[in-house]
Amino acid sequence: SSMVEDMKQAIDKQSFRLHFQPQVDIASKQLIGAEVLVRWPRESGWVSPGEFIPLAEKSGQIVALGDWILREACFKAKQLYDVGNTHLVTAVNISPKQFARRDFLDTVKRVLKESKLPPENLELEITEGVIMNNESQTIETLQALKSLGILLAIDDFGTGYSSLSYLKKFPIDKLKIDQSFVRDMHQDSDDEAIVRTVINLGRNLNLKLIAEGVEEQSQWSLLHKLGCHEVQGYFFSKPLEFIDFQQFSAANS
Ligand code: G
Ligand code: G
Ligand code: MN
Ligand code: NA
Repeated sequence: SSMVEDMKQAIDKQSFRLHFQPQVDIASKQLIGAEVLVRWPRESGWVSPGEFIPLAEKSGQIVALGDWILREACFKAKQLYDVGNTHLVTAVNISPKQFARRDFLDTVKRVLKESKLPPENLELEITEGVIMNNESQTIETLQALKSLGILLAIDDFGTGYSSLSYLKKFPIDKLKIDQSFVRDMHQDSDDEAIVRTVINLGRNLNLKLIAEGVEEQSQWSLLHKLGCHEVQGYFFSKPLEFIDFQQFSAANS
């Protein structure tokens, strides 16, 4: 059967899994939270979201799948909160189609209410493409989300639109520096210049900065030197199953 049909069954049966990739404050080395990354276990092995998320976007299934992910993530985040990790922030990727739905704001409100997760413990990751889609509706939705107390991050920053004017118009909390710039920054002066510039831009606009895809000590040290606040990547931890992230957070708080 086709992957689209299989995906429908997997959504109905709730057979997707969420992994949690730790995020850490560079200066204090404190765990600050995690990004939720969806996984699809099939008989043939794990299917990467890089494969099925674009397909789910195209088929429209991303709405049901995205809602399930958000819900599951908030309930898991509340479990962490309840055992004393009151400072940990759980970051959830939001797809363009999911964000564009008229009922997206209501969905977020409902999920927060049902899970009883404090909004300050939830971060939504959106891409530049989401933001540039429909400016007037976008700004309203973002402001409404912001006034709930949720944190907003721009994912894959630097890979999308070149317009920066949205940064001052929209209530953004954080920029996630894309891993494509971080990968070789310690040996490629162009990449280092881009990362340095994004960090300075973000700091001047009072935004938090997190670098993705940090795999080596040399990247970590350079990011620290350049004034980046937080990192995420294999150097600190790969994405973990929830039970392992629970243990990780117990050991790191
Ligand atoms: O985890 P991995 O590196 O394989 O993720 C590949 C891509 O899938 C990344 O672009 C990531 O943002 C995206 N992705 C992972 N989990 C989710 C999710 O829960 N929702 C959405 N919309 N995208 C996700
Ligand atoms: O698009 P987004 O930034 O949400 O995607 C995050 C993706 O990056 C996930 O698929 C995750 O598995 C992957 N990832 C996380 N840490 C690292 C890392 O240190 N190196 C590499 N190459 N990929 C990473
Ligand atoms: Mn992301
Ligand atoms: Na990213």
